[in-house]
Amino acid sequence: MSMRVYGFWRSLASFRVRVALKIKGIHFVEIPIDILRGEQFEHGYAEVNAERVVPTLVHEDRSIFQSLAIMEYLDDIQPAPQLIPRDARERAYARSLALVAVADAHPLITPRVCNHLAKAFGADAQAIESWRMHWTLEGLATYERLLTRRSPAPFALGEEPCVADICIAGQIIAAQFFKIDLAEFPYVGQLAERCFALPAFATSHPHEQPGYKAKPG
Ligand SMILES: N[C@@H](CCC(=O)N[C@@H](CS)C(=O)NCC(=O)O)C(=O)O
Repeated sequence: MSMRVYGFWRSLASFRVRVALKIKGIHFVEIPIDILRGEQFEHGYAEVNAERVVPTLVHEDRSIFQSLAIMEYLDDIQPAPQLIPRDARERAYARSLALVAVADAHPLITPRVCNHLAKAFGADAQAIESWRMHWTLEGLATYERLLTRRSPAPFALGEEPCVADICIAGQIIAAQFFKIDLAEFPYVGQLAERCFALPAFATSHPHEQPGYKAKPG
């Protein structure tokens, strides 16, 4: 099985899909779409992804978008190793944790939101940095409260990493981008260490991508 992913080195949503594919051992080729240069609006990319965002997974000529939908699709077509628990309550909990990042914390720091803040409301670089930091901290604080309540080990729901861990790991990368000290979030910090000790997470990190390595400066 081989797949194509339209992604971007810095994209947290692309990171999530990369990790899921690697955990499952599915071969894929990543096609870079530079969202900082606006390539999501060019070259007919809207034909691939009507929302004009990354990632998009292409499998057997079908385009699938939204990172959580992509991860669920991968779990449906190749159930092992499992990314979403079978038990209904655990399944709901895994999705809830995932959605804290996918639906709430992460969308607020995307380029389109920050560009709109600048264009429509005159937010300068400092205001935008503070906005992005605020929503990233909110997400991390929510995760810390959740992880504290359940004290899981070694991963968010137990023995193996699942969609929840993948999504939390994405927010940990956001924390690294904004130089947020994880000492304030000890459970999140421990989870970060466990996740990034795994090759699927470590090799999916934005700084391990060819686009980052080729970046001038
Ligand atoms: N909820 C979507 C988020 C997709 C998304 O916003 N992707 C960002 C990169 S992480 C993007 O392409 N942004 C382009 C833009 O903001 O213009 C998912 O999880 O796939």
